[in-house]
Amino acid sequence: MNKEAILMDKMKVLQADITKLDVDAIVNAANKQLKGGGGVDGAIHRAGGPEIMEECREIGSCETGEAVITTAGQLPCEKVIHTVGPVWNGGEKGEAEQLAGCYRNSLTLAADYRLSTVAFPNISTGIYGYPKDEAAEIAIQEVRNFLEGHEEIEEVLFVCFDEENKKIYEEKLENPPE
Ligand code: AR6
Repeated sequence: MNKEAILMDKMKVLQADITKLDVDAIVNAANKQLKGGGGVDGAIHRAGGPEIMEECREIGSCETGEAVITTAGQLPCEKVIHTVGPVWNGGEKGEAEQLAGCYRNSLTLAADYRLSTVAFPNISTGIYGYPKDEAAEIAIQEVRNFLEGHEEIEEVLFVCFDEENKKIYEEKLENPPE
């Protein structure tokens, strides 16, 4: 396999409930106050138990595009990385750069903690309203670029909850830009 194929081979699409995955780290699409909520955030706190929220409270808050790390409580993974995606506001408010930051900063934390398999939900594409196709483009591009400089990350899963996102990711990963 050439270098590009090796990078692309580390990215996988999966339709699943992220809370069930036995990977090193799962990423949570949190809010700035780290106070829990609906969507994947609600599912992670429900399944993981109160320990995760205790650590979130100690950390306090997280800026949009940044990431923090906590225990995984009762989840099968080792750690939860909480990142705050941008609220979609038409696309002229720096949303793309903030969304890219979510992927980059989450993977930076994973590498720092020697977590080599990481599962991402489709950050910002639920309650925060980011257009799914554009969000997937940014996610794949940013992860690909990170993997290029970080061989220690072995696998990145894009965990799609809905069929629409799954199709978008499959299509983009099968047809990467030249
Ligand atoms: N596993 C994987 N993906 C899931 C799961 C699950 N168990 N549940 C939902 N998704 P969202 P956001 C998908 O709304 O847009 C929260 O209230 C979902 O289908 O969870 O970043 C936070 O506290 C969608 O594709 O996150 C924030 O306030 C994706 O996860 C706010 O929502 C993200 O949808 C963040 O909004």
